Amino acid sequence: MKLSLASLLTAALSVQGHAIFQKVSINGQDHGQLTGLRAPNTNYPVEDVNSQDIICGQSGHRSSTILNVRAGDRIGTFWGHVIGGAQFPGDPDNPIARSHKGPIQVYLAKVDNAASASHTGLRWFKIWSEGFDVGSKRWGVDTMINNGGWYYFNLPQCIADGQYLMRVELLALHSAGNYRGAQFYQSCAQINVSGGGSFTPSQTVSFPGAYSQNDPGILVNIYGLTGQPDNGGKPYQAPGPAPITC
Ligand SMILES: [Cu+2]
Repeated sequence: MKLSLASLLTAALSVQGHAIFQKVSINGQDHGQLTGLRAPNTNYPVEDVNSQDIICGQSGHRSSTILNVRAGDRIGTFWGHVIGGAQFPGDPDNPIARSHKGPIQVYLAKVDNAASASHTGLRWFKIWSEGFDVGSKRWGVDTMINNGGWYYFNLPQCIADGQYLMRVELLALHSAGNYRGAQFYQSCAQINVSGGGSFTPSQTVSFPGAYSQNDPGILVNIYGLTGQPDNGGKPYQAPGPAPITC
């Protein structure tokens, strides 16, 4: 039997259990599939931290919408195995395969126009990071899976009004003991912030540039002596700068 390329790709996706950040909610209101997002059209991860794809994922979907938010709003980011969520009814790898342990982190970069700005050459600062809780042995990704694909955080109250790209990154570490084994999944939301404060970051990072392939949070064996993904009972240092504090 001759298999089409499409069916081979589908088979590859279904066994690999990757994910795409594909929807945003604001204070509980779901804004719909790919609205306000620059998102990849593949769930395949980025593994080269020096690739341009580390910014907003491989180029794919690009919305013309800018999402209006207020500083302090509760933002939801929805993750699914494929665009739409499950690949098939009962898909065990939706929203992502349970093996995919790691942090979820959020960065902002100021832009003039969030719909038209290039995502290259921007100055990013981190507003949120959930890595690994040693006590409960829970990773950021576990929080998202336990919420059925939704991952929530609050926009800091102090950020300045204006337009931003909001880069939300899920880092899967199940193979991160191997060089370039860490898997980066990210999309960027296009947001317009009002009701904010006067915060401007004193330190920013670039993508690519913020991460190195040998970063202790990127080249890391998360399996303890019993083979569990518990980081050996040690704290985990997620890559990049510390989140801002207001
Ligand atoms: Cu994967």
